[in-house]
Amino acid sequence: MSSDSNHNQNQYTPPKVWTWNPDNGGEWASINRPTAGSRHQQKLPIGKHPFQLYSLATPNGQKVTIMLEELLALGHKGAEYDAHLIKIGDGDQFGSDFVHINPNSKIPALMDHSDDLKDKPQRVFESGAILLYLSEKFDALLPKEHSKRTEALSWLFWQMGSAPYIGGGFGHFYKYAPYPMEYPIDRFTMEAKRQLDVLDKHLANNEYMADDEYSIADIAILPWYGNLVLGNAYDAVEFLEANSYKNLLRWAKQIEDREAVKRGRIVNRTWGEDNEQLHERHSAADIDHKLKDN
Ligand SMILES: N[C@@H](CCC(=O)N[C@@H](CS)C(=O)NCC(=O)O)C(=O)O
Repeated sequence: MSSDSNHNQNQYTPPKVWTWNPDNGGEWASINRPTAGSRHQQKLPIGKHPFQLYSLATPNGQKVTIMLEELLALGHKGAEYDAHLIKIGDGDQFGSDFVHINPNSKIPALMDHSDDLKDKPQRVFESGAILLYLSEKFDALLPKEHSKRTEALSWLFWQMGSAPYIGGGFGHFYKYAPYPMEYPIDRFTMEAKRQLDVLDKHLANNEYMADDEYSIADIAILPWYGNLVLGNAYDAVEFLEANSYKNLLRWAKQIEDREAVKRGRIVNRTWGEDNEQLHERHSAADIDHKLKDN
């Protein structure tokens, strides 16, 4: 059995009934609770565009802003949006209006106020559901041919099921846990590398996730796995030997170069260089202005 050098592995015996310790020392300790629902009254602003996005530029948030920018680039004027900032570190996701849109209290959350829904705006939560909703609404970025469409949806749902092992598993224990623990880091690093290899092998024979068609599957996968190998997440390129996933890296660089990706990824971003941060987006000019110096 391997030894955990920083922690005595026999120190913790689970009690009969688990009780919540609000101060467990983790990075998100002050935010996380074992209960759902709103914690305070908080009105959310509503801008003038059809889509109202309440989000932050984490990987799950980036998927939606990249999608909206891709739709606008394709000429779908109905995809105009206001992107409002939700500060998850401050607990905005537990405000009453936000919980009304997403009972799961996680960004991204979208409201569709398009003219056809004037009397009953539609809420959409879960980034995968949002991508699919937008794709269906604009008949875009999902292959028409049945086999390719099925392939794109398989990868979309693969991403939704797999990425929590990266974010909540690998990323959490490698970067955010209060002290390094060998067992969970080993477990989730093995899984993270296995997933990177899944993508690398697939992309050896496919230009995009669904054969030769760029789709919502690529948009979903880039912010997690692309960012990981490009060195934009968890500072883990060396640890994961991310440069060895050559096909994945080729794909990630190809997608990263798309204009809509460059635009979408800075929206609702509150960290990094000044020209990478756009806290809120209310018009295309907001992004143009930020990117003009790049
Ligand atoms: N499965 C969800 C996951 C969303 C999610 O985990 N969002 C995180 C940021 S990336 C969040 O809002 N965290 C706040 C919290 O956990 O309180 C999706 O894809 O939309």
